[in-house]
Amino acid sequence: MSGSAKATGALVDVLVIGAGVTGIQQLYRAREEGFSVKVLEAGTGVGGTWYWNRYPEARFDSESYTYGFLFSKELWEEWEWSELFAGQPEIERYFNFVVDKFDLRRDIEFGVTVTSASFDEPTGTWTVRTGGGAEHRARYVVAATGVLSVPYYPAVEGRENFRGEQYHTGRWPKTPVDFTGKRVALIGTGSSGVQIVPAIADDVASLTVLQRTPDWCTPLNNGPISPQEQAELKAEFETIRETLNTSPSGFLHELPSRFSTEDSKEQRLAFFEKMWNSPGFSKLTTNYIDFTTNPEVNKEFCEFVADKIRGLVTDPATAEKLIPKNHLYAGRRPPFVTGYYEAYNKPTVQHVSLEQTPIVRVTETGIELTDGLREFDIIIWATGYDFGTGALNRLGVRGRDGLALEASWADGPSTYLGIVTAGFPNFFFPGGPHGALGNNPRYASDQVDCVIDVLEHAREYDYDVIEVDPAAEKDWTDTVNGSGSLFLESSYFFGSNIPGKAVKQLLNPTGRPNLQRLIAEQAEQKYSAFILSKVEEAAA
Ligand code: NA7
Repeated sequence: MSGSAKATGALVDVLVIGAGVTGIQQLYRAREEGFSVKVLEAGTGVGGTWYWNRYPEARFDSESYTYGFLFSKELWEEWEWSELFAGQPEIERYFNFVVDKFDLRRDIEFGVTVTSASFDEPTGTWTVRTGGGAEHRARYVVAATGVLSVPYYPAVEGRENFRGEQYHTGRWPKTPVDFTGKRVALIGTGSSGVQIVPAIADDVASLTVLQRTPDWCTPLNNGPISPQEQAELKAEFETIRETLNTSPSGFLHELPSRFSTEDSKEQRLAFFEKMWNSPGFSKLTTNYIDFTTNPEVNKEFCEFVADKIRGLVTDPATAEKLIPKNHLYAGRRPPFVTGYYEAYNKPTVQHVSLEQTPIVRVTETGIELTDGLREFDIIIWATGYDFGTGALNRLGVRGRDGLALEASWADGPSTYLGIVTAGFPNFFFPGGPHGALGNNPRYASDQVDCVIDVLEHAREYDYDVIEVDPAAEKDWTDTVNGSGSLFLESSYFFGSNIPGKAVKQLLNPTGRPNLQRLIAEQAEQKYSAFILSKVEEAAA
């Protein structure tokens, strides 16, 4: 054990770190099953990623009602999403509505940053310390810290010297930023950056978009949800829940039914037009069956999108710079946009390709590129996250014999079902690495339910210590690492955006049905992949 782990607070059954979509669900489920629970949250409110990402036009690209919780029919009937893809303020209101409706807030401590979590072998408990100096004791720790919670700032020289305002999309201030008449630089054109561009283009004096790699952006096709659709959604709760609980992608989208080779070129172009006009991720999930396995059809779709970009952007040179050249559709996480390409036709918006003129340094007054200094009042860093393992590796987690999680995962995460890791008993991380594929809350809730089922099993048989069998962990980790991936190794789904980070699979490329199958199998086999023991036995 880490012998120094001592705490004075009352022992809770389950201590959850993070009050985002996964943490809230974990709190709800744990309380429902009669466990005592405490949640520690660094923010001053609930929502996790949707609390921190309050930049202009931060918005779902999963259909709103497919992202929300499915554990209560009453909640489903009471809450009405106003848009197919809700914006951040409404999303934050939803999470607040949920915690108030189910009286969850009383178990959440806000403004508390966890600085360490240490396992104490003789008692089989965890001691969790916070920045404020408090110590909490828990039988089980669930780190619901999310995959997109540690903002990444590139190591650009001079960032601290800039005298204007600077913001990262993942740490956006609560007080609205006033862009009126300001010269703004936006660095990064992933899902976040491309949402901001059209949102502020009319307010600024100038907006300079500094793009390193263009992505294949397609229309979000958002819109209000009509009263009739609201009524249909309410009437069909059970069917929708069943579909979402079994869908490989966690969406309601109908599965594709045709191979590209069944259609003529004209039919394919007509189909691509239908895709272009379809909502969000359905361009990927309802495209041709062979869309992601047959590069020819993917290439054809990309040419179709490139032509759309050329049609939307007036300046041909800018249009060409916005067309990806190094990957096909879904080689990287595709962003969805509303008015993004059109924004480049406004006199206020300039596009700069960092491939042609890289950043040299940030100065007191602006950003120096290889072709000279550009002066700005505001710099927006839309430069992404330390995905998957970023938060877990920074929690100060210490398992058996003081083993550091970040050391254990130095070569990439090693997990069983993306939920547990060997050497860290009674420690769970649903919604973390090796679990993700598709709509986040859907696979994360499979994992949350699994955590609860394991805890209930241990309670039923009077076990105190739950640890994954290293052989089961190795098997799952090898499978995940050995499975072919839709996404390129150069994408952040492999950690490639963070200098020095091990380039390893951070998603679950085996798919949600496989995760669900293994979870169900474990329940049937009374958790054969876990080593369950009593404290005295563990100590012996
Ligand atoms: P992303 O998708 O990781 O995008 C980050 C962007 O920042 C991307 O365009 C990067 O270019 C760019 N970037 C990163 N480092 C640099 C440097 N050093 N110089 C210039 N540009 C840089 O993060 P988002 O916040 O947009 O989206 C994250 C997720 O949120 C998204 O997937 C959704 O799930 C919601 P690069 O591609 O590395 O060349």
